[in-house]
Formats: sequence, C-alpha cells, structure tokens
Amino acid sequence: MKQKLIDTIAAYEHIIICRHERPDLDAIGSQAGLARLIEINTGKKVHLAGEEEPSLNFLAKMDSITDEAFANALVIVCDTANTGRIDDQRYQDARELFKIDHHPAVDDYAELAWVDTSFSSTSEMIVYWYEHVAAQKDWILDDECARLLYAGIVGDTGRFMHPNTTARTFAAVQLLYERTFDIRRLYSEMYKKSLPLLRLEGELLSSFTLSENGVGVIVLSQKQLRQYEISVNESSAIVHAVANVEGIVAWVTFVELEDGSYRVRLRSKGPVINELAGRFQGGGHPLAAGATAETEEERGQVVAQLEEICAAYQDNPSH
Ligand SMILES: [Mn+2]
Repeated sequence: MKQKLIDTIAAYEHIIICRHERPDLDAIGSQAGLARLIEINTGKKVHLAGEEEPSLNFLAKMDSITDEAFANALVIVCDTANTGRIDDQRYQDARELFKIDHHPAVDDYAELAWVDTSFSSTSEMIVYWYEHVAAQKDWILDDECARLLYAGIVGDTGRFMHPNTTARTFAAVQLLYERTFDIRRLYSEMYKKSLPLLRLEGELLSSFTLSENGVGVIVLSQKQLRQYEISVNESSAIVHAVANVEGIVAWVTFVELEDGSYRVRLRSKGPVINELAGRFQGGGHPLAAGATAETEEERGQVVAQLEEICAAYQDNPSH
C-alpha cells in the first residue's frame, strides 16, 4: 500500500486531506504533515479539510474548500476508523479515496486503505512512508514537517509512555530529531492549560471515585462546563489527570452534553475496554476508547460493565 499511495498521489492534481472530527495532535499532525510533505516535494497544493480547532491552531490552520474541489480531488483520510467521524463529510464526493490509519478498522470506507494497528500513530506511519519514498525519489522532509509529525507521535504515545511505543517509533523520532524545530515551544503549546481548566480539574479530582476493583469514575456535568467556560473538547485533557493514582486499573470519564447524553472516555492499564465501548456506540484502541451513554441509566451500565471487566482482570491479569 505504501507504493500505491505514492502512485495515487502522483496521479492527482487536486488533493484534499481529511481527519477525524474533534481532532487530536495526531489527527492534525498527520494531516498537515502529509500535506506539507506532498506540497514541498511535488509543488502541488494540498488542502486541509475539517473544522478549525482553536486549541490546535499552533500546528496548522484548515482551508476552506469548495464542493467542486471535492468532486475533482483525491481525498486522503488520516487517523479515522469510521465514516461518521470523518471531518468533512463531503469526502463522499471525492473522485478517489485513500485511507491511512492505525486504529482497528471499523468501516472499510476506502478501497485504497493502508491500515496498520502496529503503528503508534498515523504520524509515525507518515514518517515510515516518507522513508519508503525517499529510497526511490529525492524527497525531503523539512523542519516544519518534522514539527507536525513529532507532535502527532508525542500526542498518541503519551510522550512515549503508552505501550504503543516501539523501537520503530524511536527510529521515526530519530529522523525527526535530525531536523530543527523549537521543541520547547512546541511542548509548551501542547501542554498549556488554562486556569479555568486547572480549577475544574481540581474540583473533579476531589469528587473522583475509585472502587475496590480499581475502577475510576469522573463525571463532568454541563453545569460545571458552563461554570468554568470549558468546551467538551477542552475537557479531554482531564482524562489523564487520574492515570497515576495508586490502585487504578481502568477509568471512565463521563462528560454531559447539552442534550443530556454523555460522552464516554475509557482508559485502561491492562483490561481490554474497546469491546465495552463498542456496546455503547463507540470503539477505539484496546486500552483507550470512546463511546456514548444516552442516559444516566446507560452511564450506570458502563460503570457496572467496567467493574466486571476489572474484577475478572484482577483475578486473571493475563486475560
Ligand atoms: Mn492517532
């Protein structure tokens, strides 16, 4: 598929790159990193699709794209497992689609797809792909490319602490480190926290519960979001706040949405939780997944099922 990606890009004048909605560092890093890689080496203009995400503006800004442009374009979708999450839904009008992703496949939406869950991040896949290209063409990966892809890798590996980090991850990072970019400034942008977010985090840490099975639960209400003027997207930073508490095995954050349903964020230190997410309109990685709870009752069901999973895991951690 790596070769197919080279050939497909060569065949198109108009290229648009999409990624998932509510983007994270890897979504934007891989999207903008790949776009730049193509632009600087082919001279083609590559457009970035999707809603602007203010907290990630330091990486890249999105383009406004006409319907006509979509209809003539090769659309590459980065980092997105299911069609419902592709940001911009006009991807459906594309002349041809190419999917690049490291999530377990949910929808096979593109005939041309390079999906490999052994990569830490889509950004790491792009670096790996670049090395393949560079072996046959004199392509370069410049400093700005390196900054974007580095941010994506650091984001998805949790600063190289998640188990998705491999020797290949560090090989990719070595290549990026050989370029020059302001890493201190990048980190300060990536990990900056507003004062209201910090205060909200303090409140949530006080009400956080941890069960005997090692299940942590955080509930964030609409009222709190409004009081601290935090968006649902910004609240995702809170999911990491309890990761290091002693005795925690898996944890779940419920963020109440305006319609009374809950966005569910699941994290685990061992037991597989993406099957649970799948039962609640979600999915993701074995140890990091997302879902939706429509009601308070469903919220209770998520917790109860997570308790069961963790109880079984503590009895027999190899499963
Ligand atoms: Mn990713």
